[in-house]
Amino acid sequence: MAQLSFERKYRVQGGTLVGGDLFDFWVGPFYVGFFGVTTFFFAVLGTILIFYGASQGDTWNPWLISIEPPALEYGLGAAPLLEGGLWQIITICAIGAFVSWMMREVEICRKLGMGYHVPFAFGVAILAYVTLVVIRPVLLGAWGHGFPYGIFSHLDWVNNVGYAYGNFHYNPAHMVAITFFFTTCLALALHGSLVLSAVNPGKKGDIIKSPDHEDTYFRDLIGYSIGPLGIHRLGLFLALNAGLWSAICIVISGTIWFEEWIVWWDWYYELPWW
Ligand code: BCL
Ligand code: BCL
Ligand code: BPH
Repeated sequence: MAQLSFERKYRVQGGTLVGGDLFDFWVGPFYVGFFGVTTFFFAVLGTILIFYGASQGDTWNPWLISIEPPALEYGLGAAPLLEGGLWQIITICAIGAFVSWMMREVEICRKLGMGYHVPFAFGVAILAYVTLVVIRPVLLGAWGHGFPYGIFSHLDWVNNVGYAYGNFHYNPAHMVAITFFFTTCLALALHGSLVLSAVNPGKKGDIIKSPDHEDTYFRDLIGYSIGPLGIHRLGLFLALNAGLWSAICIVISGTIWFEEWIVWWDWYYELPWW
């Protein structure tokens, strides 16, 4: 792939955590690095195992292919390959691939002398995944509590686990998570539209507007502007909280809360002043 003329000066050596200069090169536009190699290894192995699992199942319909976790009877032990063992190895590959990807982001940050904000944020997504397939299953005592790796089957899992606690909407952490997801979307809609309105005014020859205009826009509209740096802090804060409260809402279901979630609200109902 073509390299932009200014790009070469950013192709700096060093900053690697593992492997020294050995993997310190690019393939086309992609930085490789030790963790690029491990990402590739885990991603290819995990994907091959999903296809092997599919070949042992009864369908090649992509919506229906599913790699099921072991039955609950296997507890936290290793299961035979075709009875959940594949799911266990694919889970290891997935975690290996995601963590490698994050570490590759770290090496790129170090190369460019940037902060670790992106890999940190991705770490929260990985945390949500690990909560679903490792932390909660371990706390509940069986790998069988993880979600199956299939496009439709994982939706069934969400549905069934949801109804196991009555109306899952009453889970207070789920409420907080959903509110953060919605607010993230609101913030990005405003931020994206505001920046476009300033720097892409549409008429040829128009001069682009500055952050001053952007700030003034929101002062005129709602009396306050959070500012060009602040909006990115706010966006990151909202998005990370969406992921974090998601992880919380599912890890407490079945570990510290066993009933229907609506029952949790009894304390509120029983407040003396109603
Ligand atoms: Mg899910 C839907 C993947 C965990 C609840 N989910 C989706 C689909 C996609 C997917 C098939 C669109 C997601 C999307 O655009 O995200 N889910 C997916 C993955 C994980 C996962 C990879 C994971 O943790 C590793 N999902 C979960 C957990 C639930 C859950 C268990 C809570 C988060 N998911 C739901 C619900 C829905 C989905 C509810 C849907 O309605 C939707 C759907 O249509 O399902 C049929 C945003 C990310 C991007 C836009 C980036 C691009 C991501 C691409 C599209 C992912 C492709 C995955 C691929 C098919 C998996 C195989 C990988 C290969 C073997 C390499
Ligand atoms: Mg709910 C969870 C919203 C109704 C049961 N629910 C969630 C949360 C989110 C949400 C807050 C999922 C996001 C998340 O975890 O992301 N639910 C939501 C909304 C409604 C709703 C908005 C609604 O009605 C309007 N939920 C219901 C109903 C219940 C219900 C009432 C079912 C009947 N809900 C549940 C259950 C769960 C949720 C059960 C959960 O387990 C889930 C949750 O909190 O999970 C933690 C986190 C993101 C991830 C896990 C993805 C991680 C991605 C990884 C790291 C990378 C993947 C890479 C990929 C493989 C690469 C592909 C290849 C490339 C594209 C090349
Ligand atoms: O590079 C990235 O983005 C461009 C990173 C990424 C991120 C980042 C990145 O830096 C950040 C900050 C986030 N995601 C943040 C978040 C939010 C919360 C903080 C949260 C809402 C979220 N990401 C969610 C999701 C979801 C959802 C909601 O489902 C998906 C699908 C993703 N994020 C996906 C991704 C990727 C596009 C990318 C990323 N988020 C990470 C790419 C990566 O890790 O590549 C290495 C791995 C592979 C190429 C393939 C591995 C294959 C496995 C070995 C086998 C498959 C196993 C899998 C469990 C099967 C699942 C089947 C499904 C049908 C259920």
